Amino acid sequence: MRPTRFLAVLAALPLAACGGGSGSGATPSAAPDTAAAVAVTASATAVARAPRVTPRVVGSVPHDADAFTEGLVWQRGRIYESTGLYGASDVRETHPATGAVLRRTPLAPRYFGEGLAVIGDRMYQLTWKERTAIVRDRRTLRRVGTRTYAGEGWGLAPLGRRLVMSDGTAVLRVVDPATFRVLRRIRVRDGGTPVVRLNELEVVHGRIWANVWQSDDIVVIDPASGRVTLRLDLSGLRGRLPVGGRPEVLNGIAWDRRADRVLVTGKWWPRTFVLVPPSAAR
Ligand SMILES: [Ca+2]
Repeated sequence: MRPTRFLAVLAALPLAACGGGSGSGATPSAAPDTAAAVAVTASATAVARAPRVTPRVVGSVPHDADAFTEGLVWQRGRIYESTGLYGASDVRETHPATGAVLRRTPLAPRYFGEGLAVIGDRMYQLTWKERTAIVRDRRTLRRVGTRTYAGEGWGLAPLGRRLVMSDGTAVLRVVDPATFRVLRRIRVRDGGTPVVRLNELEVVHGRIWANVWQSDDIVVIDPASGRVTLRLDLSGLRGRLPVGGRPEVLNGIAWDRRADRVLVTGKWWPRTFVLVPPSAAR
């Protein structure tokens, strides 16, 4: 979604504690309850920010430079991908070594494809503003049903037998795949500060990995507490892309559980990179 040019903005923007404020947290403002304000500050500073590490890149494979990647999944030796933009969205199965598109099902022009997750033989594909999750047969990519949800759909991943979804805020929803009913919410914080713009998701070794829209960061989240335990700095990947093209933001995370490798790509990126999950991410 959001076909803007890449902007190197801060990964985590502090939110005004009382809501509605767009200025920075340093802006002096009336504090009707000074004690409460001090308490908030103390709790925020009591939690250390997550360390930032650069994961080791061990390879790369071709990726369709025309794919506006919104969701990426590794399953049974295949890569499944959801792409966005109205009139160009699809879901596809690609070869993990060559990047060749093996199978593809376009979405109706009114849908903007978003996050993608597979549980068993069922595939779930979010749409951006259409409040519709498309349920598919994983083997054929054929649509077998739809579910509805409130708000926007961004990223999606299995969390045990549930699904965890993002909507661009700092709050992830855990939903029942059968109904998309919200079972609980995960409020994501790094050092006490909400982490907004959470986008594509993947669960790796029980932790939720989320790339932060318009940044080159992936945050690693404890699903029980919402605390960011590690930040992965992927800013070095852009320099490894071939010259030319029109690469947009980092987006797309898939875990090959058997090999314990994580695939990362971006919208209109011509390569998908293979990373080793840092031991600190477990
Ligand atoms: Ca994913």
